[in-house]
Amino acid sequence: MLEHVRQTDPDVYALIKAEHHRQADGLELIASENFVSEAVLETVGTVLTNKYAEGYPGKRYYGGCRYYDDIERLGIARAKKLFGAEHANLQPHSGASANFAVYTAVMKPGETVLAMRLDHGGHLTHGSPVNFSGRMYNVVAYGVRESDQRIDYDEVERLAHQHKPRMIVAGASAYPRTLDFPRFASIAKAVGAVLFVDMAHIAGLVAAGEHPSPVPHADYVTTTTHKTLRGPRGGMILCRESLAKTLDSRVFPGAQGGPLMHVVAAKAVCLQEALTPAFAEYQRQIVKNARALAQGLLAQGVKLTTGGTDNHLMLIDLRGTGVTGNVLEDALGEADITVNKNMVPYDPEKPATTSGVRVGTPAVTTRGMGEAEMSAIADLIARVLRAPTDAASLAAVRADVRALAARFPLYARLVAALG
Ligand code: DSN
Repeated sequence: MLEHVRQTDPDVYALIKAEHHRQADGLELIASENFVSEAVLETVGTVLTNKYAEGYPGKRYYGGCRYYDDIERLGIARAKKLFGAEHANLQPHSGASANFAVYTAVMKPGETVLAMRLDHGGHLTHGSPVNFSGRMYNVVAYGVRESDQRIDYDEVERLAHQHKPRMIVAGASAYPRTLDFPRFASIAKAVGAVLFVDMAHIAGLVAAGEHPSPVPHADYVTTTTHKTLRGPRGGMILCRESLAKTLDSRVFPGAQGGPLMHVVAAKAVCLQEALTPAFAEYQRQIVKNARALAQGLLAQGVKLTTGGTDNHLMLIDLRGTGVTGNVLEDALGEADITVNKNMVPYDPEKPATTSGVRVGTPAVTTRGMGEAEMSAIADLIARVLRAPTDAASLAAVRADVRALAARFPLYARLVAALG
């Protein structure tokens, strides 16, 4: 295992080995991360990395692409079947490049887009002023209500009628509740806007029927493949057949050159996995685990935005505790629990500080943990929150984290081979 890297580059080898242990020994609660199968891992590390395959199956700009054509066709067919979509493009290198392709397929620079504020749970590429989406387009932002931290669909409707956007964007990175795609679609239809749903966080739940699908309602749907979908890092776009030609041209040659075909192949492998009953059961467990973790945290007196969760994540609201998001992220990190600080809606703190921490269950569920372990994890988080600067207490939590993680081995064969 990795014997060549070990010999030729001991520095990188040592870091890879250390990261293997970090993932296996701790608890991964970042809501947008997961652990891919060994089949996906193997596929990413194949000779498929060697080849240029600019273009699409049957229409490449390089020779020698016959196997790549078949791989990409397989992946596309699986994506269409899994999500009931008319067309799929598996080439985007990331969620951001997938979204870039959709923006450029629909809008001219300067046109108006209505999208969810990043600091209310949206995404960077949904109009943040520091992102291409905020720099190239006129962004009108909607958010959540202060009273219950839920999307105010009446506000979305009002803003849509007032600003007549060319496109409405739905989808979130830190919103713990079910999204109402039919409502977004009826608002978009009423003002003649294109509806674009970024389902990156919930794609696995959608595939398994654990969250309503945006596909029947939206003109374009994008996702990353590495979150709940549990594939390699990358992006994907679904759309109606009538929009496919322009969309494909905005991915290549519009935004990208050669696709990462080792990653496209790994996407095909992950999509095949996602079509199995075992994957649907996994997604059901993610949701059950999120509910159990939320209940455990609430029972410990920890406040959550919206008071709980419908999906795979929750947002701890630290306002009034005297602890900020960055402090809790660091303290949990000391205890080998990995999370990310996150703005809560109407946060008085800056993005580098925040009053929130986002917590998700996809990765620990992949390890085989269930509701009993979620309740234990809630206790561990609460212990850290009570004494975030107490080194002895953090060390005691870390010992308990290690013991819990050891009961649910991760990549055991690989970790053993690395030594
Ligand atoms: N960066 C991603 C996340 O962590 O949610 C959003 O796409």
